[in-house]
Amino acid sequence: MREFIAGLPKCELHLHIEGTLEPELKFELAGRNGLKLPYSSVAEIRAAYTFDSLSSFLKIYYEGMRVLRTEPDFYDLAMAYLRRAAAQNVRYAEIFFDPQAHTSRGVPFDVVIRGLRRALMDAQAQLGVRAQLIMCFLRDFQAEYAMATLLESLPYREWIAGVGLDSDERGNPPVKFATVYARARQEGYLLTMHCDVDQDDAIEHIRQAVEDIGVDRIDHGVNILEDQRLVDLVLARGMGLTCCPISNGYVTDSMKAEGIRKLLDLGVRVTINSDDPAYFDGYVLENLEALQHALQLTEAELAQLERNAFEITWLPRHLKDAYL
Ligand code: ES4
Ligand code: ZN
Repeated sequence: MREFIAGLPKCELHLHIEGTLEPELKFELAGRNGLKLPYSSVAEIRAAYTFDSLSSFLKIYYEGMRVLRTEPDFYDLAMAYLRRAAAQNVRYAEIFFDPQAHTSRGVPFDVVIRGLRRALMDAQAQLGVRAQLIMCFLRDFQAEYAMATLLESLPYREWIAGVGLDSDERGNPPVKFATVYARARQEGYLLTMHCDVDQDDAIEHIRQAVEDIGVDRIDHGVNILEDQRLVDLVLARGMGLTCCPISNGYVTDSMKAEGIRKLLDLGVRVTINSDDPAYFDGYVLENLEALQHALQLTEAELAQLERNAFEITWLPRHLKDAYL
């Protein structure tokens, strides 16, 4: 089974590039940028990764990314991820980035996107792994800042497949960004957003995302099982869910494996992804292994999970078909 999972062609659709920053690269970038880290070793950094909720995780996540300053920093970050992805037989990835986590501390938007874009181009040429970018707004900032970020992205419209919404969900419902999402759709962006597992008002947030905003996809979204009507709507629209089992185990009490199995059995296009692998200690391969271990998935079921992912990619038709 290990060999089967390793050999399976994979598709990653829920991956925060800032969440792939491994402690080794953190040190290297700190040194390059003349910054002093409050840790003296890689082991010390890893030991400080103690979180048991979304908010305790996010604190460490934002603190960690302060070493990212220049275009080559973002290039190296993305290239390191894409090398690992290629080694795990990931054939295609849609990669989230959080521009406001950088512009809010003085790093220009174009520095971020140019570095990431150059890595994607080099990875395709050198590693044979294709990838696209999804720009996420930070939901704990004001909607006006998200709108300004959307406008700032427009010169790079062709480099970005769609938009997402992440960060602290508490008190920041989907409808807070209704105007931003309407404009994003007008500009031709595809739409997704996080509906994190077991958040307050989880099912109402999922309802808003699907019915009020009209997203094309939901990130996480396992709580949809609480409302059969919404499950039916997602089935009717053929929408996908990007689930992240190991991440779930960190920010809630479990991987939510049983819920993922239920969604799979219902025919929802559920997919398995890694979220923030440098922090949650598992890339997509390890997520598939953990889920298989919990659910005793068959080879056919594992193949279905990857097929689901390739089916819901945001690639143009002719490129999508090449993976199916
Ligand atoms: C995130 Cl696990 C998670 N949830 C919400 N926002 C995020 N950004 C990066 N990881
Ligand atoms: Zn996420």
